[in-house]
Amino acid sequence: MNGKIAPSMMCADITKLKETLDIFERCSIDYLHIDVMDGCFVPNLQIGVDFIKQLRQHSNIPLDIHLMITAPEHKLDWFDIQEDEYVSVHYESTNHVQRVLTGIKQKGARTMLALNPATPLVNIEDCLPDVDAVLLMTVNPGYAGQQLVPQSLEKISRLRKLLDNTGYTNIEIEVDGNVSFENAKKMRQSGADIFVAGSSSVFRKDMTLDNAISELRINIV
Ligand code: S6P
Ligand code: MG
Repeated sequence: MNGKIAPSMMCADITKLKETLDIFERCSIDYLHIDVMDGCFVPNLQIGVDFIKQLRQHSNIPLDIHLMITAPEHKLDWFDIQEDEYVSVHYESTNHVQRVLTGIKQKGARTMLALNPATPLVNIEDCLPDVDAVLLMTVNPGYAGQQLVPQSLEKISRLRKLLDNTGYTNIEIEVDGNVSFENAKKMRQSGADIFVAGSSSVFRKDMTLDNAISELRINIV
């Protein structure tokens, strides 16, 4: 199966939001990546719960909600999580990550466990029975437009091997941060399945959305 695309909606031109969503539907985009930032777990504020509800009303594309918030175990009910959605929780954001993963599952959604670049893979082993995907941050979370942390490619390969060797071949790997066309190709070769597309690919200022999506697709076959 080809790689999947999840455009990062914090990079979208807000004045062309409906047009953008229509293009994404026409191009069969897989997920809308929603960055939720609380100014505490990461040094920025991003997409709020009412905006997320409105996005669901204007698009049929399932959401991929990336929670970069402290104490997510107390906040899952804020998001009106739907069954076809992915919700990711950061390993570093809570002492109760297994509880959060279970809470997401109870809502019928798909679970994703997110790791910052410096968090070792060994930390996720005991969570694998509860996850559908692992999100590897390939930049430090908080902002768009950053440079790839170079050791990320090797980490993707190591994660794919770990998953395959432990029988979790169905667990998907999502990558997020500086997923440029060039980096996406290397990430795909390293074993990534879902590509968060921001200012370095789908939302590049020098390309149309259609052309940028086509170019990204070529690199994640
Ligand atoms: C960063 C956030 C990401 C960014 C995305 C931007 O904290 O989780 O989803 O929005 O990485 O893409 P780019 O191509 O500008 O790095
Ligand atoms: Mg993100």
